[in-house]
Parts: sequence; structure tokens; C-alpha cells
Amino acid sequence: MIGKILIANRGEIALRIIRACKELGIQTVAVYSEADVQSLHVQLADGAICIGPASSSESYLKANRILSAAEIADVDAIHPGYGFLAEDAAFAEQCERCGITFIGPPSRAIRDMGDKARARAIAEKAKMPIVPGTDGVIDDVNEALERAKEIGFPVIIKAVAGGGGRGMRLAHNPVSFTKEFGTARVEAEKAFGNAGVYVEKYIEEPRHIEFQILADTHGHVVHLGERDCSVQRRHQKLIEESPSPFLTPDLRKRMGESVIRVAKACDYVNAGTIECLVDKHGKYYFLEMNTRIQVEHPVTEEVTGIDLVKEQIRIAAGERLGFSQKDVKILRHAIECRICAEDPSRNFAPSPGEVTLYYSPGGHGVRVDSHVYGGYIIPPYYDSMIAKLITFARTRKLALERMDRALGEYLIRGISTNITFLQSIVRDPVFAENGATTRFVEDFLKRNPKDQPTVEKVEA
Ligand code: MV4
Repeated sequence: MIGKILIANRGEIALRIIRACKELGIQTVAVYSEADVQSLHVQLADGAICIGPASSSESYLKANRILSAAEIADVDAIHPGYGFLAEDAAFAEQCERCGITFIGPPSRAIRDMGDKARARAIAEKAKMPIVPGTDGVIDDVNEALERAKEIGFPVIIKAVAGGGGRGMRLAHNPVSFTKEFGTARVEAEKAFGNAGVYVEKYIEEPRHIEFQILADTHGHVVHLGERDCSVQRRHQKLIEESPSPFLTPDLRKRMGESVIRVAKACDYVNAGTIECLVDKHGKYYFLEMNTRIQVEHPVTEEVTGIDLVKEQIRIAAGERLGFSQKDVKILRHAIECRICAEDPSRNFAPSPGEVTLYYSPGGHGVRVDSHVYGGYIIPPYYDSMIAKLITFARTRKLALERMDRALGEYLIRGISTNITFLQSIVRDPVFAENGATTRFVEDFLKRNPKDQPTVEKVEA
């Protein structure tokens, strides 16, 4: 039985978790930094404990302070949300040792999937297609070059401890490979304290399509379809949607069966996401697994009608999944736009400060997940995402039209946001017609020079 949960996070996801707990009749304890005293998650939780100064490294990332707060508040479980400690295997293990339920997968699954080379090996063993590449980490540059020639250029060099686009280098020929391999190792050591890298064939202009899975402690695994997250800029997702405009029912079925085998192969429990690359021919490959609830989970919730956060809590409490694969239906189309406090005309620089006026859109088929209110001061210390706007309708076209309408209804004053930029993408005929590949935003900015960030040219 889970009667009380500590939420080890802030912002909209902390609110999202508190809301699920309230509906389940579970008590909530918030933790907060000195910069988040005025935050809604502190107001809405049943209790709240300050865990340190503003900086994440002194508060939301301090495992020991969060565990102390959990002891003091006498909670049964901790929900980590996304980011911060959500994919920290050592933290999950500490929770397990203290007898506090970590609402997420077993630490073993986090560790296995956190090592991107081991994750590849698990996917391969589960007979999910992986991108042609090296078996595990390669340290020697000459050996790596031989492998790269066998794989065929271009290749991509990835940090074994990386993920989410961090620590990747592209090489088009043997000469650049030697240089990029060295750079990749140095950067990986600096960023992750682990110089290990592996090499994959570079898939050009792929779509980024990820599958949501749920697994209970009784061996049942289901997938809830996919999210197409190809609209990204510098590995920051901007727009996500489900179902993918690119997948056929047959491809969805085959990919779904693949990802369920991967989840079973790593003894996965709780909610997880398997990221895939899909090329223009419809060939798909395992990329990595995210062992957490993701920012874009509401898209899947609105498409399937399944409350993912409640399912996470039920699974953590040892309950059986209340439905099987045949019960999961794609009921409608959903799109999410990430609203960020940033200035597109200043190369998307963060724009923290006081929100002097806040009016969020509503009406049929609109959902807003946000912790912002009029008078709220957005602190400069954390991620710039301040709201998720989700629209849903019977068809993709209707959901896009609704998104255009809802973005137009948003009133945020006092700070800059990316709302107009998102609206210009949603209105783009190319996006409406074909959806996007991962090159979409780059091409879009070239096609729409007035949206081109002015300082981008002097970079890179
Ligand atoms: C790739 C790739 C092409 N080929 N791997 C970026 C995020 C990280 N999870 C892996 N990423 C990529 N891996 C191979 N073998 C292209 C990307 C990639 C990308 C992937 C998804 C969404 C946007 C992207 C933007 C640039 C590169």
C-alpha cells in the first residue's frame, strides 16, 4: 500500500504527480529549493520541505537531502518525475535499500539502459533491429577506424554514458573520423566522467519515433503506441504528436512487438519509452530506452485515455495492469507544443522573470500542463519550459487547427516566449502535409528567414 508520496521534482511535472495522487487518495510531500518558495507544487502538496539553495546541484540533485526529507516525512514512496534524479541508478538503489518505493523501474534496468552500448546489446538479443555498429565500446582509434570502414561512412560516434543527443560526433571520411573520435572521447570524459564511445552507421534524415510501454511486476507488458518527436532544435523537442503521421498500422504492430521484447529482455517494470529511428523506407532501429516518465507523456494519455502517472503508482504498489494489449485503442490524434520562456529573436536565449499577465487557452480538446500563474517569477536556475499545451481531436488536421487556435489564445506578458514561433510551425504547409524528419526545424528556419535567429550565423 502506498499512502504517502514524496515528489522529488518541481514545475509542471510536480503538479502533474500531485494531481494523480489526489485522485488516488494518496498524501503528497513536496520538496523545494529556496528559489521555489512561491511555487505551486509547494502550495498544492499536503506538506513541503525545503532541501537547499536555488542551484539544482544543491537541491533537486542532492539524493541524501531528498532521502532525509523522505525519512522525516515518513513517506512510502518517491516519484522522481523527469530529469534530476529520475535516471540515477544509484538513487533508485538507495531508495530500494531504505525500504522506500522508487516509482520507476528497478535500479538494475536503469543501469543497464543507461549504458548505451549495453542497451544496444539487450535490444539485439531481443531481436529488435539495431543500427549497424560496433559491439560495445571501442577505445583504440585504429581499431575504431577499421570498424568505421566496415560499417561505411558517414558514421556517428556516441558516448556510452550519453543519451538524448549529448556527446555525439559525426564523421564523413577516415580523416575526419580520426579527429572526431579523439574529440568524442575527450568530451565524453569531461561531460560524463566516462570516455567510452561506440560507433554506428549514421542514418540520414530519420524520424524520431518513440514507443510508450507499461510493465507491471507480474510480467505483463503493453505498449501504448508511439509519439513522433521529430520536431527538434539542438536536441530540444519542440512539438510531439501521436499517432505518427508516418507509421502504417503494420509498421506500428511490428515496432510494438519489438519494443515489448526489449522491455521483457531487461526485466523492465513501470513506465518506459523506447526511442527509435525510422528511415524514409520505413526501416526502424532501436536507439535508446528512457527509463522515466517523459515530458511528452500527455500526448499518449489523450490518445489512449490511460493516465500514465496513476499507472506508474499502481504498478509501484504491486498491482496488476488492468488491461491488456487488445484493450489499448488509438482513440484520436494529439499534439503537444512545449512553451518556453525564451526569445526566438535572440537565438532562443532564456527569458526568466516576472509573468505580469497569464491567460491560458481552454475549450474543447485543449489541455494545459503548467505551473505558471499571473505574478509568478520564473527563476533563472532551471529549464526554460513553462507550459505544455496539448490539443486533441478526431484527426491530425483538426488537432493542428485546434493547436493554431489555442496558441493564438495564449496571453503571457512580462517575459518572452516561443509561442509565435511554434504557431508558425503548426501553420507550415510542409509540416501539415508530411510531418517532419529530424532536419525539419533547420530547413524550416532556412525557408522562413524572418524566423532565423539573428546571431545563429556567427556560431558554429
Ligand atoms: C542517430 C542519428 C543518426 N544515426 N544515430 C540524437 C538523439 C540521440 N538519442 C540520438 N540521436 C541521433 N542518433 C544514428 N545512428 C541521428 C540522431 C539525431 C537525432 C535523433 C532524433 C531526433 C533529432 C536528432 C537530431 C540530430 C541527430
